[in-house]
Amino acid sequence: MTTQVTKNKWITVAADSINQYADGINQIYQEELEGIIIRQVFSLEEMLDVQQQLETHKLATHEVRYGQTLGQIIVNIGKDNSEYLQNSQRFREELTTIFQIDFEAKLENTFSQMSGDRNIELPKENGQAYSPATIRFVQPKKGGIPPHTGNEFLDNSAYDYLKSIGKVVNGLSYFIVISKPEKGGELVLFDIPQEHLSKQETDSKNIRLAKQQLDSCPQRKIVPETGDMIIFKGGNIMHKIAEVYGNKTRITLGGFLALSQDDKKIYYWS
Ligand SMILES: O=C(O)CCC(=O)C(=O)O
Repeated sequence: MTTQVTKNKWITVAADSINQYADGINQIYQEELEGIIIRQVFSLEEMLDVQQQLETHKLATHEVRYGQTLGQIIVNIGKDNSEYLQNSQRFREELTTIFQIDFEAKLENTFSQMSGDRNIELPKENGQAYSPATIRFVQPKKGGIPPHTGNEFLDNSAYDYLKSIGKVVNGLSYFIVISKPEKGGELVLFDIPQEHLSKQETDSKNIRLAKQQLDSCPQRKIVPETGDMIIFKGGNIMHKIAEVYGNKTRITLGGFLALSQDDKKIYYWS
């Protein structure tokens, strides 16, 4: 498969060719690229096995507006993150059961091919690791995941430690499609005038203002297939997951990425 660079700075590349973008994560940070679609990080068969494991194990989920999540999302946990950190350890083990491989090694191997030789690490607080990911179940006809930017969540005190170790403002989002829905569920990007987003990136008034204008904003759809990974500048690109139609739930696994303050590492978490 040849690599395509579209005019809006998105790249589509096969999983076995991502080393062509040896500094790809940093290129997204620097806004030379907006995002990368990596085809077939997992095969369809592997994702069908994961779907099967999810059905077999029926792990306890958290209810959210668009459906459920597996694994606790760091957003809104507040200042005391001891429960989040405990849950993270359990979820890391559950991920190994669900994927039947060393899931973190696989993810880190993928990221490290685009890391510009930076180490890939989970943030650790007092020796306890953050969760590498959450699994998101977007159910049909629940409105999808509403428009948001990653920056919106940074005022939450749950981010205090991450802010001290990483460049989390204007950071990156990643996700892998475990199950593509029959229809809908695309990643929709809004081309918002950046002055509403980047002057004071975490200023909630600016983001509220930007959200009021979404109807008149140009939109672009990114459509990953089952097994594909997307990495994009979710920190300051307003985006949503479109309404899901049909009988199938859209299932993805994802989280966030940020360079460390000293630029030598890349952290990932959810
Ligand atoms: O598809 C997903 O898992 C959610 C994508 C998203 O909204 C994000 O990464 O911020």
